[in-house]
Amino acid sequence: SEITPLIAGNWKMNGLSAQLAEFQLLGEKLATLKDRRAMVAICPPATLLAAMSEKGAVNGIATGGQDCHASPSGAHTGDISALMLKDAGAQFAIVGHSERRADHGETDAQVREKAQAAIAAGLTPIICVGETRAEREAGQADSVVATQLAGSVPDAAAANEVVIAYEPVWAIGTGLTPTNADIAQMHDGIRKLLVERFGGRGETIRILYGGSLKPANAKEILAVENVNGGLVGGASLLANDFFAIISAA
Ligand code: G2H
Repeated sequence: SEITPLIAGNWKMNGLSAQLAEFQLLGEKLATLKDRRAMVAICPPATLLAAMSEKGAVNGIATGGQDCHASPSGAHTGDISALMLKDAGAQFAIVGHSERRADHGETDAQVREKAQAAIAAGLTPIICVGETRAEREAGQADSVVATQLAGSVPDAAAANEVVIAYEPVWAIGTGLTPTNADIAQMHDGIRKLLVERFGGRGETIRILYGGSLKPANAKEILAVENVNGGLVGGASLLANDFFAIISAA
């Protein structure tokens, strides 16, 4: 496709300052990559965001937060606003990751507000959707994802950059992945829904695949129609693995 692929790392709740060495190594490896096709981003824990944004600006690696609050500031102990992520150098904010939906009971409506806040702060939200194993086995994968998309993607996506990440919950951190045919079917379906809702704009919204993406499966998955990059968890923590996935894009 003509859309520049985005390979985004999601470090989740991993990474002390020692992990910055791995980030440094990734930057050095990327500098050796001839005709790199993909845009690269890493979403570290918030504690590392400012330091990595500073280094990333030199290395050509964008950064992002893993969540944001819907409000720009206020009495919300422990939360981080989209403006704060932006202020720390971020370009992206993951919202609605299935771990947030599960651990913190985030609803589609809340995810939509967070995505809206990210856009308002000048960030690109990476809005996550995906079905559970039980939902897939019950034949509900398409309808679950359609409902999540309708509820989680703000109307502002018509005029602003947003990224969708399809992450089947049963593929996250399990080593299991859908077949390429299943990925193609889901991504085609998501593309259709985006075009129905946003018209021509929907043709250019990136749809990332996420869930056990690794060097061994990256080439084939990233080549699937309407897969415009990947959201990478475990394999983004090691510079060698993440570099191999970026090289495959
Ligand atoms: C899915 C993915 C990154 P992993 O959560 O968002 O994680 O690649 O470890 O399955």
